[in-house]
Amino acid sequence: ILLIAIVAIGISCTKESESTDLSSANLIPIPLKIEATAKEFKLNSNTVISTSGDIDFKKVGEFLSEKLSHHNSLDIKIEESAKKNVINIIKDENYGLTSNESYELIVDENAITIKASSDEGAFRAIQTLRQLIPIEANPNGERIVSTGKILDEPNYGYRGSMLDVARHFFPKEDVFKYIDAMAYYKMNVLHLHLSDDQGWRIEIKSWPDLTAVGGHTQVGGEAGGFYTQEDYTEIVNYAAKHHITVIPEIDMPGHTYAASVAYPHLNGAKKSIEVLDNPTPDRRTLLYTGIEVGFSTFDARKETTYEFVDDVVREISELTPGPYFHMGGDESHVTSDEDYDYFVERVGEIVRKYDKRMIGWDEVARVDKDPNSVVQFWDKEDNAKMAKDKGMKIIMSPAKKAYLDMKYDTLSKFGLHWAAYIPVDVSYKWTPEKYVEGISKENILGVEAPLWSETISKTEELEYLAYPRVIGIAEVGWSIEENRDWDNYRVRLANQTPYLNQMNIKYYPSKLVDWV
Ligand code: TNX
Repeated sequence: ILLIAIVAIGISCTKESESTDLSSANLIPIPLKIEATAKEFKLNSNTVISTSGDIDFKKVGEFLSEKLSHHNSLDIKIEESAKKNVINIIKDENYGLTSNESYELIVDENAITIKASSDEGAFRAIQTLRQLIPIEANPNGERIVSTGKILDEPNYGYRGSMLDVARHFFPKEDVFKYIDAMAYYKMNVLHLHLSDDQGWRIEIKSWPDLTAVGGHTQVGGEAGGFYTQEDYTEIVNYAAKHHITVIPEIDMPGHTYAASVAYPHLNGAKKSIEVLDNPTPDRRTLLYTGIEVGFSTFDARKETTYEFVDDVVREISELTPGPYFHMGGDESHVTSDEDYDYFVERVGEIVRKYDKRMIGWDEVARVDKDPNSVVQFWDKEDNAKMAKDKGMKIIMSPAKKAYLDMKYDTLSKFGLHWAAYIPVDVSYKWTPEKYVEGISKENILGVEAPLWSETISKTEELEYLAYPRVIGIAEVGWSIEENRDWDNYRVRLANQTPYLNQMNIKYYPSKLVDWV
């Protein structure tokens, strides 16, 4: 009886405190510090947004207004210099925390005030605020926000996810929808895997057959697709509006069968030479629609290969404001070591020529000497250590934790399982700076969750694998280890249902979470 009483008190306390306790708000990622003051700000139809005049801050205010109108059916106007019942978004140059993305959010009974030194910080702050404002109003037409102060900044400045649009093509609308949710959970990097054996997905004006031929099909043999340069620019701009950087990847020298079908002189894989050099009336019939890896390579010893790479890197870099170009470099099993090393060096020179910082999958660590390059760890710890010894930064994407294409368990409808089965708790419970011995926070640029698409071809299928795990990776990247706790997280995650439903995101309803 005593036990039941204690449990009952516990439950009633949580229930009651929920509306007035900022420190138990359902925020993901969990902020650095929350001080609750147990009062209420009543947001209603008279609330206005006021920004500090700076045009970029005004854009953040408009973004918030747009989202509140769309998700909460609230019409909150921008009205400069309002004093009461106001959401202030203020630029404060002297704002003391360490990152551009840092912010302070203060809720009192009269106002909500956001302070940040940059619009990026203000943008992250309004995601927190969106999570604090209930979707539905109470019977008085109010939405109650608990008072207190949040002080927040990211543990890592790079928090990303990758979409493989090569194995199966996903139209730009799917990418926009993914960006919407990434931004809501404060992710800031979208990596697009734009080419692979099965397809080439971005228009290159100087090599039109890459897409005309190489974009024609996908895994399974259905119609493929590609982004025109205008589509890609739309994605880049949409991401930028959400303070998300796009990283384009052209995977080379392996994973290049589709490009070699389009332009056979690029091919360096002995086995394929006969097939690809054979003139056929319709080269598209030669495309590969299976899911094997490691059988293709560019010819690393032909100058024309580098003329091609130069054009590709140049055209894509011109469309990409972000500082990175990802050259892949993984699983080049039919490239000799000498050829691979030579190729990575040459591509590195080209990437630098176009003022981009090179990223490669962890295999490039053996070769690349540029300490400014970035290595994306997915598989081999030794490669991560080599990168560290060369002074390179590392992106942590351990396949056993961060791979969104791994099945949850044996019953999963989609996914692979070569690295592991990854249930929702396993993908959440890890710490980037402790994952590989000897690799500490200063060596790590950040965290990324790749979603490979061999087994998924529709939006719902993409969402089944990505959600809810990508939400947990967002917290792993943003929140410090001391603040992360599975038992606490699973409650906050359960409470994401209203948002996910409203977004029409078909998440995998893992039994480990008591979804509300
Ligand atoms: C390994 S991870 C790959 C991809 C596959 C993925 C499937 C990496 C750099 N290469 O080509 O799609 O496994 O899980």
